[in-house]
Amino acid sequence: MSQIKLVIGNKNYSSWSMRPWLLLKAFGIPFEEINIALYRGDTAEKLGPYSPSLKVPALLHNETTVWESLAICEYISEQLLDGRGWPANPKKRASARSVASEVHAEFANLRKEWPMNCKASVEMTVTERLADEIARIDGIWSCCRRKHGTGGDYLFGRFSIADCMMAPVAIAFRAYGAKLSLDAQRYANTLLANPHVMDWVAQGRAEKEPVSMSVVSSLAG
Ligand SMILES: N[C@@H](CCC(=O)N[C@@H](CS)C(=O)NCC(=O)O)C(=O)O
Repeated sequence: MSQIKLVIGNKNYSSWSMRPWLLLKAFGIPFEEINIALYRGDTAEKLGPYSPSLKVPALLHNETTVWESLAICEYISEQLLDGRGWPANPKKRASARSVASEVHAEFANLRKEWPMNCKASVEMTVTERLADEIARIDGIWSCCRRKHGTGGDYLFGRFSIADCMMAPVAIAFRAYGAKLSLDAQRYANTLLANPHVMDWVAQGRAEKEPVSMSVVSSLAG
């Protein structure tokens, strides 16, 4: 019997934690959730036994530890899903990997200025550099839907790791009132109506930990 444990932070604002959590849920893989409250005096001490980077998420599977959200998603797909975490078509798969990596590596302004916060609902100003990043996300969403979206309503048709990477972005866009093109908004609505995304948001909203917006906006995720 394999043992899967996913170590995650507060659901309200830990967007990196959400990504592999959503993948495991979407594919019905049972796992134990280990919740560590972030940005407290004892957070590093509590993460120490699980995560070499002292960050969340981290995945523990039998004797293996994996950290970094995208590496965890890759591992889950390879070891637990026979590769089904990515689209089967090689062209779709190449684009799905590209956009997932882009979200993982880029969009620093989006993370800093519009951090995921499940409880937030407020119109926020859009700086020029943020507008560029929102436009790029809009372009990815509408282009992937148009070019690769056959077979379902997700970015590459059926649900994949690319959607896990995008889900926290859709939550932030809704929270802060991003203005999107029709195709991009339709895709955001699909993500926001996913039952596991809704479940994560509901659990995030129910969390009690008081974290000030100034702390949240200093998070890199
Ligand atoms: N690049 C990492 C980012 C992980 C990350 O920044 N996690 C934040 C929470 S969303 C964290 O653990 N912060 C704790 C800290 O910095 O002390 C990933 O993709 O997993």
